[in-house]
Amino acid sequence: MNGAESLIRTLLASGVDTCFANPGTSEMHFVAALDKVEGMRCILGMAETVVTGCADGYARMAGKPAVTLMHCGPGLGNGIANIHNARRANAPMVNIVGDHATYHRPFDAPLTADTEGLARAVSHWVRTGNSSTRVGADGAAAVQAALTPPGQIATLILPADTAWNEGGEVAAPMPVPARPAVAPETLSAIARALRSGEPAMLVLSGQALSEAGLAAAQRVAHASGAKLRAPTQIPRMARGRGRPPVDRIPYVVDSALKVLAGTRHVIVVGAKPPTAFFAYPGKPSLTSPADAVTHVLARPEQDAVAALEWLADELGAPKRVPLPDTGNRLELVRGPFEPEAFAKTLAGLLPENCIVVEDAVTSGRALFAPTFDAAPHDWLQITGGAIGHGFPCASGAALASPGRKVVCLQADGAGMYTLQSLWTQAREKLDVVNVVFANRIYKILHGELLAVGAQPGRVSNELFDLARPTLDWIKLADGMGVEATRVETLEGFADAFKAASGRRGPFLIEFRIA
Ligand SMILES: Cc1ncc(C[n+]2csc(CCOP(=O)(O)OP(=O)(O)O)c2C)c(N)n1
Ligand SMILES: [Mg+2]
Repeated sequence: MNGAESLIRTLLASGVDTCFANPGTSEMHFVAALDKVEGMRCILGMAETVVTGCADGYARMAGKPAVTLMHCGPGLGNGIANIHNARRANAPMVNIVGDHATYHRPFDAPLTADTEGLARAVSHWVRTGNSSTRVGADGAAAVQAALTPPGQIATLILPADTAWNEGGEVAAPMPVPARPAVAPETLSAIARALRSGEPAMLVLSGQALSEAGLAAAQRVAHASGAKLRAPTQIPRMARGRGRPPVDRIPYVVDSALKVLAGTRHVIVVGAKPPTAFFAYPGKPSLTSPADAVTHVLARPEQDAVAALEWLADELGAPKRVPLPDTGNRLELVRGPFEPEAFAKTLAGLLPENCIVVEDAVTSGRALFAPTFDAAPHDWLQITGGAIGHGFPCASGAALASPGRKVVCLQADGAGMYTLQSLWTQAREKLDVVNVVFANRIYKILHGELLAVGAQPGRVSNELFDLARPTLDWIKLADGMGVEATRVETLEGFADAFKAASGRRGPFLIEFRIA
């Protein structure tokens, strides 16, 4: 058995059975071995950032890593933006990056690059294989690293000769460490802070946004009066009817400051202390009040659900508590696109148990509160600010979740980074309704220009404008085998969305925004 075959057999033995790939010459033996070994589902992405975005969406839904296959330093480099998003989501990922044979490297052939350097920039774990007899063991260690809580990026660089040489040995799966428990002293100190009656807010992310985590957090809120919030970017959250209506901390700094104003105890649970997305002249970086105390109930790798449940019991909360009334009424709104009106319309349309993937930038700002009472669903979001995440993340989520409808909410400028994902959706017949917010502009950047204190001018207008020429999303989708339609009103959207939800396979709705 050669090294490549031993690596694939090892990955399968460790539970990794899905491979998102964009291969080249140095991966040919890996590809040939994929033909020989049964059981690995292989999906082609026509750009590495599609490959890595798919792997992110897959991991967030499957709770286990996919393996990516990329070509040398430049291929990995292309994939980095969405590895970055996955890293910020604590999504487990195993990257295999093929590279020059060990003995070929000194000759500095054209694709020679600092592959390890690129990998280190975005990975928690990096190893370069050096022998076909060891790559099986390297693969098992990579899966172990990826699955180590809260989920990590593991990159194994595979020189071509370690793949093609004989002597490969299949390695057994390696044990995965459990989530460490939160120390009792931490729990008691936070219980004391919550009992003080001073204004408190729990900021929830990671495991705390699961159904069990949210239910326990709601009990804590019920017993203590603490408020609940999610960070501005969430990796995955259980939402909809019957789940606690927890809103995000807003993106705009002044709005975030208002939400946190008056809070005395900020208690982070699997989350980071609330931080502005960017620095703006004269505005703070941290958005909690200067005199607030920040408590860490659980770090991302710790068992946040157990910690919240302990806290709820300690505070004497009943096992089941009523959910606050959101005041929402499900209503179909008519007229042109407007973020809140769109959200109200979407709330009544989301299919039961669907997965929403959001990279909607300015069109997505108001989506959360109006959709609290939608049918139960999971919501995944771009976590690292590297736009172009929606289409591929939705594709990977669909692959991981057969039988569940995926709704991809995608801003147009961001969508252009990874529109090749539509081709993968068509080829794999993925059940995704893609909604593109076609405002034909980098709208957010107009606001950011003013927010940093700069003035708009001819060049900024030119650089933020996408209307010359106008992107035709129907043709773009059609060219990649995905049916599409265009709508210009909320009622038109509702009709198109209902029709798209009632069929299977990928579909795209271009929402032309005036
Ligand atoms: C990888 C990456 N490149 C560039 C940016 C900078 N950037 C942030 S938002 C944005 C434009 C977003 O425009 P669009 O997706 O159309 O959303 P809209 O603002 O119109 O809602 C750009 C270029 C980024 N965040 N990430
Ligand atoms: Mg736009």
